[in-house]
Amino acid sequence: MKTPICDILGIEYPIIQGGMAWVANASLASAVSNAGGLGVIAAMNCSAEQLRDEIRKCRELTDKPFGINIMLLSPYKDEVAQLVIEEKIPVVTTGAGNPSKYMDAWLNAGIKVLPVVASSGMARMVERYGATAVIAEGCEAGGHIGELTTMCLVPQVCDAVKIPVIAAGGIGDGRGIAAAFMLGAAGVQLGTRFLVAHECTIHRNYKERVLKAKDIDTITTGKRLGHPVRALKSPFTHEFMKREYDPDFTSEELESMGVGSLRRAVIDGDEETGTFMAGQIAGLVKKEQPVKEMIEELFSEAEQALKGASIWAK
Ligand code: TUI
Repeated sequence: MKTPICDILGIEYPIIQGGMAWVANASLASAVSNAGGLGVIAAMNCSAEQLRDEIRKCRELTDKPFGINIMLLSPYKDEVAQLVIEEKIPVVTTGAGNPSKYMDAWLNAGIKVLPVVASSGMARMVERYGATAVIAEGCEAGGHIGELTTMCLVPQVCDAVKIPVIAAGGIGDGRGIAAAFMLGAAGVQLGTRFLVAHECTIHRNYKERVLKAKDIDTITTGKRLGHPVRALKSPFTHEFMKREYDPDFTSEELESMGVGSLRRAVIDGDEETGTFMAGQIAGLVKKEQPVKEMIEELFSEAEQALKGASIWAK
């Protein structure tokens, strides 16, 4: 199941692993790259120095290409933007903002740039700046999200740009991958499904929460702060929601309440004060498995689904 994005990125399967903050480390990224996808290390929680260590670890674990995700709300974004050039990273994905100020430097260094976009306007803009492809992420996704659903965003972005479009948000199995292809995507990005991969090193409690999740178990908090975040419902999101609608709480107080909560979920497995970010597709993630088996299963399911789709089309 090759698409143009496989040749562009030097991968076997057209799948990119989401650059999940605190989660996407050398262990997960190298496993995805070794399995023929594009593994991605999240720079979100790292200074340049910490990220350099993670890149070294990943290079010891794989000789395949892997990428770095730069989250544009990160305090370290300028230093990591420089580091990816120094380290000759082949692919950068960006999230949660507009990467245009860095794009010239990255492209001149030969880096392929795949910004996450949440609208066709943004997709057109990054195409003008030279983006290699765009990742169109719908609001079914976990973590920081935009307004549009994957079903509406992907075809509109496909019509808006000439560069390849990668679909993200709400994709967790082969049927989702097949559907993304139907919408015009040349590949997919998955996050939530990888949370339960053997090589994903998050706390046991986080994996259990994903495995037990039902379709209605996520909630979006932080709309009042201008950066909505989707996570599994928990005592923390309940308390956050109450304060979000309470005018006695300032936005600054709300903002500081969120600080460190993702780390507490990923590292400490703290069920009371952690934010367990996950997408709406968590409800169908029911088994843990090694990344290689997961990717092979995803694409064998996708092939089956596409065969079925052609039968329906008759
Ligand atoms: O970035 C993500 N997902 C994330 S980042 C993250 S870390 C975090 N921690 C605590 C609070 C908030 C975040 C967790 N999950 N996904 C990529 C993504 N980017 N989704 C949506 C967008 C996006 C939205 C608007 C990209 C561009 C955009 O443009 C608006 C603008 O800035 O002009």
